Amino acid sequence: MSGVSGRIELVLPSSPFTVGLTADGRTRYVPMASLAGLASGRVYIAWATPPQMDTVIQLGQVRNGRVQLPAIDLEKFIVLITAERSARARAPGGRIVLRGQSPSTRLFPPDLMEFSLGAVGQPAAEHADHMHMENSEWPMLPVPRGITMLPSEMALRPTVAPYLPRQDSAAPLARAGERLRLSDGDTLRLEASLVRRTLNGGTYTMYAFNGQYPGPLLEVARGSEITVLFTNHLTQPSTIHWHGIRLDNASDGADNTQAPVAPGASFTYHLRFPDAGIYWYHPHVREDIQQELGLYGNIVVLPKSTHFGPVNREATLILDDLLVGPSGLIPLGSDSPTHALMGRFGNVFLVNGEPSYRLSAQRGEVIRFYLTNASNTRTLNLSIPGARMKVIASDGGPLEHEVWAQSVMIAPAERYVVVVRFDRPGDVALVNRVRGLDHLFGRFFAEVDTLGVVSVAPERIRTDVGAPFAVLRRDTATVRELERYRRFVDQPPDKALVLTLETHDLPFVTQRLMQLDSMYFTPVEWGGTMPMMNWASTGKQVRWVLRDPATGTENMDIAWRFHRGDPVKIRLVNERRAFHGMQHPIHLHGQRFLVLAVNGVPNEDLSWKDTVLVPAGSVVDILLDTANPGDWMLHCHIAEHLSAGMMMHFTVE
Ligand SMILES: [Cu+2]
Repeated sequence: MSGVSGRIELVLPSSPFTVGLTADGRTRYVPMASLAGLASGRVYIAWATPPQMDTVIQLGQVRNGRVQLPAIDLEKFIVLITAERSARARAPGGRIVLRGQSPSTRLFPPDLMEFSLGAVGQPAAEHADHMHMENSEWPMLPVPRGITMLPSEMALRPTVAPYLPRQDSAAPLARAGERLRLSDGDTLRLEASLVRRTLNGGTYTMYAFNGQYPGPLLEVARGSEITVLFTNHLTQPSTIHWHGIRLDNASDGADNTQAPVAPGASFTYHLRFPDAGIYWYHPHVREDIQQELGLYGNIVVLPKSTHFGPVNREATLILDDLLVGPSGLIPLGSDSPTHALMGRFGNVFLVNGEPSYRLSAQRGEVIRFYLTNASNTRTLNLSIPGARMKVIASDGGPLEHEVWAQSVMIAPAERYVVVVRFDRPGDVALVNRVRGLDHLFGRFFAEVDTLGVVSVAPERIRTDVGAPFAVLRRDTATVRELERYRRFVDQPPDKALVLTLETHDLPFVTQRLMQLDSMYFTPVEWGGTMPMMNWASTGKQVRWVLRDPATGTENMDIAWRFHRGDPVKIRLVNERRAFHGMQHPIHLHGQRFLVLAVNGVPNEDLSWKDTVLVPAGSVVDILLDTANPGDWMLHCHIAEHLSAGMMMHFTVE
């Protein structure tokens, strides 16, 4: 209709996570319509439909100005606005006055096929053959189901030498991680060394702290102090970073506060634990190798008094994925990481280092799970179909309000505390359900992986805490504490960071396919759906960038200075125009922050965090509580992005 105009912004709704998801992994969007030129006195209705138009969803009546419509969880869709006789119309019958398509509908398979058979096919194949001969010591990568690849893509290999620890039959067999209760003043010895681990029938030489997978689970009281004597028995340098803990700068374990601990050498860490919560420790040298091979463990800092509701039991789950081929672990990049584009996605899921995690429960039992994602790059969308779940806390503290959740989105290095009640007897699975994207055919598909099984016995649990479980608690202490920070939501940011990347000398086929891929980015890349291209991209060809737009400085050339005690609002802008758009879990050392808003939508349920997932093409505002003096790192926690440069530092004076 002439004179009518409009646009629809797809907003990510407020949730405990920076992306709202369905249990099966589809993104939920809130359409915000801005319309002009609609005739007064007429009825206009908005509708959403998938491109094949087999179902039509009524979104409601619209008018000129800004109108918020109900959330949509379709992957590709068209929005229609029609002129109708009645506001009660069940299906579009009147004239279409406006029509818009979701960005995901830009993925058109015929164009891609034509392109791939013509321009990409020939020169890329020659180039790839040449590369293959240079790097024949690399084994073939296992290719996930549901992915289409070109032959030229299949021939790609990384241009660095492969690295794996030398098979050592004298290395001890790893043991399951033990729980260690440490008191104020205690000293703990932590030793990184080679172990042999048996996974799904294969035995591999890997890394471990104290010969255990995961490393020992440390349990300390809030306010206590301990000493850790770390000895490095690996053949490469290492350190230990105590993720999320607001400790003394000298014990942070990062590149800017200590020299790496050489093979055979030791280092003493003095730790203090000012905040109750779930934390973890891992090396801060070549995380892409050392974390992947098993160097990580949890720390539970117990509160002075119980501030969570009653449960029957607690369980700490540290989640990981390992990349294994038919002939063993897929090697890592020796002097530079492989998988530098999207990070190394594994194909064997591990819970507490085990590929087949099992837990026994009784009917009606309520379990509090402390979840940590220790994987190199994989963001998980966890659910337990058949059991009710609520989210009660994140990295460094409780949510203001507990929330029911169908699933929990947890990015690398993030933690969530969830409470689950097992009402029905039988086996229930802990699953990761996400949507993969076949880039070549522009097609979304389901990826479902089972991480573990909880067997629920028919006998009822003796102490039934079902009544307090059914209530969503409001944490009045946290609400009161965080109230004074809400005013920062409407204030301009003090600092901004643009998240982007630079590439050079990538293989021809990778260049061309990535250009096509840049038509559309999902907010989160859930699986390695371009596995060979990703694998063959090393830190020598890919540089991930944090850029301060105020000065133009990048990565370690950025040196922000803050005054202790003055909160700093930082805007994280994940550049949509980047050559490859991808989510980044951004971690700040030694401090805590609040996630104030995602794409301008205020977060209604605040909690203290140290890691936040910035979805592709999104803007996330955080408020940094600059309470802990020192020189600290800010970096992406995708291990390959970090090893490919995505880090900076800041000083709190
Ligand atoms: Cu990243």
